[in-house]
Amino acid sequence: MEIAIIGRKESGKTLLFSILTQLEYHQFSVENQVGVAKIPDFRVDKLVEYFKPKSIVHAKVTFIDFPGVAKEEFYSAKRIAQYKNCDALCYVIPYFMNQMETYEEKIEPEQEIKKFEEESIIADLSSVETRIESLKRSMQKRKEKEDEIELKMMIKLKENLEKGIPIRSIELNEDEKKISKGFSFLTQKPILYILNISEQQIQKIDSILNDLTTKIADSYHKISFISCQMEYDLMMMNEEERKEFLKELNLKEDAKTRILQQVFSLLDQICFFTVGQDEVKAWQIKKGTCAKEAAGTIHSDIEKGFIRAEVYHYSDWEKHRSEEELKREKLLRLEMKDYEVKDGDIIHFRFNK
Ligand SMILES: Nc1nc2c(ncn2[C@@H]2O[C@H](COP(=O)(O)OP(=O)(O)O)[C@@H](O)[C@H]2O)c(=O)[nH]1
Ligand SMILES: [Mg+2]
Repeated sequence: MEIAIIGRKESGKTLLFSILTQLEYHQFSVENQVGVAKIPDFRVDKLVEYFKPKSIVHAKVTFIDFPGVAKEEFYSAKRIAQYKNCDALCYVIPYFMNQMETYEEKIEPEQEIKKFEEESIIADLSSVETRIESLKRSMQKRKEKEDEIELKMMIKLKENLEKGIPIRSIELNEDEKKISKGFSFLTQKPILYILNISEQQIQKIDSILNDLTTKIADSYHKISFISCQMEYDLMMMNEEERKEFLKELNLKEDAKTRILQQVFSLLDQICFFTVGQDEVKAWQIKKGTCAKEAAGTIHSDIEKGFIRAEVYHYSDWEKHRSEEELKREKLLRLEMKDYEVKDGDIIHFRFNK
């Protein structure tokens, strides 16, 4: 899963990238920077505490930080194609107090979000129009049923986009959803807007966010915050200094953990776990994946030879902490290949070798 970190110049994108991936900060990198972040999960921590495994594997996402560009290039075809390649977007909005030193105008998050939405609609509209033209051309040569269905859908998208309605808000049937997926439209991508604030604003953040969500009346917009400069400074400190600093500011929360969990929740993914003395591992699968398919993420042989899955849920494990007891309480289940795996399931697969 790849997440693009986007936003204006000097909004804090590269700082955020290095906070999330723990990679060194290179402000003026001329190439895309790519880094992997482990998704913190207290369930993995608890399982590790108990099983003391030799190896631990967390869920992961990959972040991409793009080199700075002039304003107009931000929406260039090349950039948009790169954003489209990603599974989700993090849009950083500069809201720190001395932003006037960097920008000529004062940045209003509401305007910033609306502007990005508008530009995304324009980009999608242009893809839709291009597709309509090419479908029409090929249909003149040969009429295919699928082309007709697609054309009908594209026209529906076009009419809505022209009214300023993003594709995610358009009602689509299953077929249409499938077709539209192939186009990676921007206004269909999950997006987390992140306000980059100053540490002085942290105490007021609830009211800032409330205010913004009432203005942006769309439940789709996920909005979060971080103080990039402060988190970056914290990252550079040793454990002692960090504790002292957080105490001074009366902060408990770890912004990095919070943002990574919010990013993960954008992705329509869940985790199941495999556990043992050798390894505790979180496996990422799409919501709705069945047991047999989930087995395939571990190894194709396990999928091929699938017999059944022995499943118990993390929440039950937490209460009992012993497979014997889970069995006695009938909390350890045998599931067949069509069982829909749930977030937090702990699974042993039985299979024919
Ligand atoms: N005061 C303040 N300045 C910031 C903050 N985040 C970014 N900046 C400014 O933006 C500069 C570049 O940050 P960077 O992450 O490289 O921005 P990018 O262009 O979005 O990648 C920093 O050196 C600061 O001048 C912040 O949280 N507070
Ligand atoms: Mg940068």
